[in-house]
Amino acid sequence: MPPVTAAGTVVGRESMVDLPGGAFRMGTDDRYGFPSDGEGPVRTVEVSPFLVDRYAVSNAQFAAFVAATGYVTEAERFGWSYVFVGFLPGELRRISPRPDITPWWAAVTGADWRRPEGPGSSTDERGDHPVVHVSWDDAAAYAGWAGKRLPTEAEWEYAARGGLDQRRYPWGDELTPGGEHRANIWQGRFPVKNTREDGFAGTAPVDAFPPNGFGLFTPPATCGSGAPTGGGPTTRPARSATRPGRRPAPARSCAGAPTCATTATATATGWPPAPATRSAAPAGTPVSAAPATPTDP
Ligand SMILES: [Ca+2]
Repeated sequence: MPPVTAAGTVVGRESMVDLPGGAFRMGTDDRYGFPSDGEGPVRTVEVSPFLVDRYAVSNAQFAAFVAATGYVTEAERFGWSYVFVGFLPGELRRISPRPDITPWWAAVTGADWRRPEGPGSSTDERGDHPVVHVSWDDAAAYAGWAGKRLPTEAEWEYAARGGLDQRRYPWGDELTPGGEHRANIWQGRFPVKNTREDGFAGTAPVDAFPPNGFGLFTPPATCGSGAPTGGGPTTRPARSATRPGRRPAPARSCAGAPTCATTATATATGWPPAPATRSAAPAGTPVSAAPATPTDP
């Protein structure tokens, strides 16, 4: 069995966690939840056993996929993607248009998974960071190449909760238990001041924080502030799952646009409905999708 490293290119079942499935309470009635987005009310949902990737899909893994297939992402085809303005050099920040309702996102020509902050940037030192600027379709293509599929929304939330019932975060109800940061999100006054108290202003390595109760790393957000790429401030990790029997239609939280926010995806699935998380991942962030791979025998 090849070594399972966060930054590695292992994409098979070796890197997956076998989850037992069962009934769980999905969604939230928390005041920070958005019932209009399907986050509430809380309902009991049952999922079948499945496998899911232990880590979010890394740049190194996505690069292996592209090298093997020649795949061109939607952001590359469209020629642009959204980047958090705080990551842009002055000139790009000045010339890139921003939506009125989310002015912290700039539409940057030439931003894509290889160049998370647009022309001049690269992922050279970020092979073990989650891939960003990846649309739902891109993530589905990756998953298919790896012999997997994207998880359904229910599977995603079940996996992300890590076996806990109706807790605010994958580790409990306290954001920083014992003063310890458990995920890469935004600290400071969004979107103007990122104090990076958790150690990361932008994305973080996929194994930077402890796993949840299921052994899954960084389910909530990995891109956090940064490079909007498929995960937006948070990248929804690409994970694969194996399911004996029928294959449910995967949740499509991001409609193919290179700008689906990972955060948005995470929120939609009932992820950490914390204010901090919301700030960290404004809607409209490019997403790094976490594909779940269905494994049908
Ligand atoms: Ca951070």
